[in-house]
Amino acid sequence: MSTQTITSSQQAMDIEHEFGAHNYHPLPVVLTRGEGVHLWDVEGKHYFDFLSAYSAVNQGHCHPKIIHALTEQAKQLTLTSRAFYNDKLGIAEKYICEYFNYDKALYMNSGAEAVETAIKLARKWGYMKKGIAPHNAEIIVVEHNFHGRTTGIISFSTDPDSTKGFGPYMPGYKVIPYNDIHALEEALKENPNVCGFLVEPIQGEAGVVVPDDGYLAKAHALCKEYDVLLMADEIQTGIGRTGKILASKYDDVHADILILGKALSGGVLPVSCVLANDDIMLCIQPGEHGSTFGGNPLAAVVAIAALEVIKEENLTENARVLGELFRDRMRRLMEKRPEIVTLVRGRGLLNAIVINPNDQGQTAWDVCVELMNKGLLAKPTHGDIIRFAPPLVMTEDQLHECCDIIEEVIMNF
Ligand code: IF1
Repeated sequence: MSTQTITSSQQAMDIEHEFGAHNYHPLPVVLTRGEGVHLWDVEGKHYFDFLSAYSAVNQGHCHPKIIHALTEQAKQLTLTSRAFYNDKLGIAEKYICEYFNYDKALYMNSGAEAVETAIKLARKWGYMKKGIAPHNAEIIVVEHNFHGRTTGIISFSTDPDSTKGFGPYMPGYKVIPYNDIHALEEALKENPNVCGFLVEPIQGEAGVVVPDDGYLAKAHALCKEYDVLLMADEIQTGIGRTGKILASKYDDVHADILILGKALSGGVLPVSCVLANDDIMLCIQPGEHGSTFGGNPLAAVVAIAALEVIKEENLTENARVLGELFRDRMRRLMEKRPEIVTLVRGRGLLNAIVINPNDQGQTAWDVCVELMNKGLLAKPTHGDIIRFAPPLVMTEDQLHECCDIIEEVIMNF
């Protein structure tokens, strides 16, 4: 059977409904082309992308430099497995280690794979270096965390949608409140078997929850005091998104284990990476961890290009400047419609607003449908929060054009 071509959005949605698992509830838009901050649907309608595939497309859709790296390497060698060396992985390991100032890098594919890798690494370090008794290592995590969807990771999720019906769960985790240093200290005091504290410097899925200034720095100081590894999940907040190269840098924190993904490939293919210094990373020895595609030459050259673009185009600073402008526009909108927009928060171009239902009982979802109709794509989370995260290549004029769209929709909501 020849592969069908899609000629209408409805046709695409119908086919997906019939043959695809129903594990998502997408906005009713079918995209066919992307370039920079722009997306087009099957009927040719234009949209500004204000989600960036959950911060995977920081460099903009189909960035020419990243696509060039991908297509050139794709003609030469895409995968060897790690049974053999290839001539690109070492360069990508050196590049990312120097980029983020770590001794070693372990490339994986999805973000969840990198988080699982970091968990295994922290546990191994706990047994080999901290002397924790076998199978007794504990990792502290926080409420409303999001680190991926494997059965191991959802074991410490506090979101029923992520956990319900997927048990039994992996032991070895302690959940404490986010942004609560006292709770962290108590958890560290009471348990000598803690090997790691896994945390997002800003909680993405929870609705762009920014902790108090100094929280991460105090957390890291406590980790040092109790010989525990700080494991920063910067899969969504990293690589320029929050106005610094890493959100951890707002507290000047250099995590013991750094976890990256998403924009590490500019949204071109799955690339993730765990970084740590030798005393930690060398606890995993040959044959103890890996994956078929982890560290493949295609991902290696794409990761280098994706990181180079962030620096060459000064995208971190652009995110910082445009983020200030965006939050200022949203706060002024909140003053005009305080009964609808109740909160504006974020850093750089990772922002969110909290929306109250209107008199007709319409919610953030309905706002996003209307934004879609007006040519801007964003997605609600947890019912009343809309996350706004455009590609970091957005210009000031484009940002104001998008804010005009958001303002028009909210003022008529
Ligand atoms: C979905 C959420 C965002 C992440 C952090 C690890 C991962 C993610 C901080 C895992 C992934 C994605 C997953 C995607 C939607 C999106 C998401 F809504 F699910 F929570 F961004 F907030 N750490 N986040 O944000 O990385 O394995 O997906 O590559 O599952 O619906 P992954």
